[in-house]
Amino acid sequence: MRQFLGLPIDASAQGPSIDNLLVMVHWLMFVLFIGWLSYFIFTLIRFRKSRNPKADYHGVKGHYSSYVEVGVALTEVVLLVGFAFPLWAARVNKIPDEKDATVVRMVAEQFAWNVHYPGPDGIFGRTDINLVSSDNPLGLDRTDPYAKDDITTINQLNLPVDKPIIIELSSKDVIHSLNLPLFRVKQDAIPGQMVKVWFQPTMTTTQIRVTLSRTFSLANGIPEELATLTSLEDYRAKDSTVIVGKGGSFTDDLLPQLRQAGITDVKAAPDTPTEIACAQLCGLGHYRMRGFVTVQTPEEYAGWMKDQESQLQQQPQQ
Ligand SMILES: [Cu+2]
Repeated sequence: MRQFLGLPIDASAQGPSIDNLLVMVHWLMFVLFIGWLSYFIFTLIRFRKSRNPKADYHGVKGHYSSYVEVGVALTEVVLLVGFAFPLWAARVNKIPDEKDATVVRMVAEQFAWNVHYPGPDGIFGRTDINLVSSDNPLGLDRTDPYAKDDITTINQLNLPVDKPIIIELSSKDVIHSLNLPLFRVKQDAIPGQMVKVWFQPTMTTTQIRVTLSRTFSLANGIPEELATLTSLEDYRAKDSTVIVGKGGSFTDDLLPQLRQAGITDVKAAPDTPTEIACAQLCGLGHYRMRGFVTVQTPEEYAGWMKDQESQLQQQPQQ
């Protein structure tokens, strides 16, 4: 059923329980579909005009239909009370302690995702709507001592793996919706409200790329799909110069060199497998509200944060 539903891979600790519920609901729907459809076909044949020239005004006298109705309702109650409510409670009410989590603010706007990290002090600086400008989309007040070290990015969310992530989500203009399909996260961003959503990534972006990677044959040129992916390793010529490097693209002009090097199969994966999508039609530019999630090992994440901090120190303070 999982494959049949076409669910993407799970890259968060919460993913499997959400998928389970989805699969159970679809099993129920599948059984109902087959049941109702068979019954419908049965009645069309059994009660056809030639066999029943006169209408029967008394109808069914047995109670089977009531039993079936009660059975369906009971199954739905079990799904709701036994699975959906506990899952909802765990996802929405039991937010992990901020001390053990990475807390990030995200402010959606037409048509971008503003990401706000509290910086080394762990405290978000003051933001003010009057300070909002094209250079300062979050309206961050850099004169506030807590704001001096805050890191901001646009459409790029870096996260450490295997640690709870709390996203404090809001919007500057209309309702948007933060959609991280591989982490099974979808939450509306509502202007005037700050909604917390949390999850725990279990795979780094590199691990996700390896999981999604596929081998392509170069026998008939560069396959169309391969052209949209990037390489998972270095492909070298016989003199060991790199033809396509790790993360590089396969283009038609490289084909002769690859063939000359005796490379017949290549491994490739999506360059940015974890994207941020807006799941709420929010205006004409809705389609380009595309961001990227990069899940890193704790060391890589710390390194990225250090880079951001040193870049911040080089910038003139706003
Ligand atoms: Cu949007």
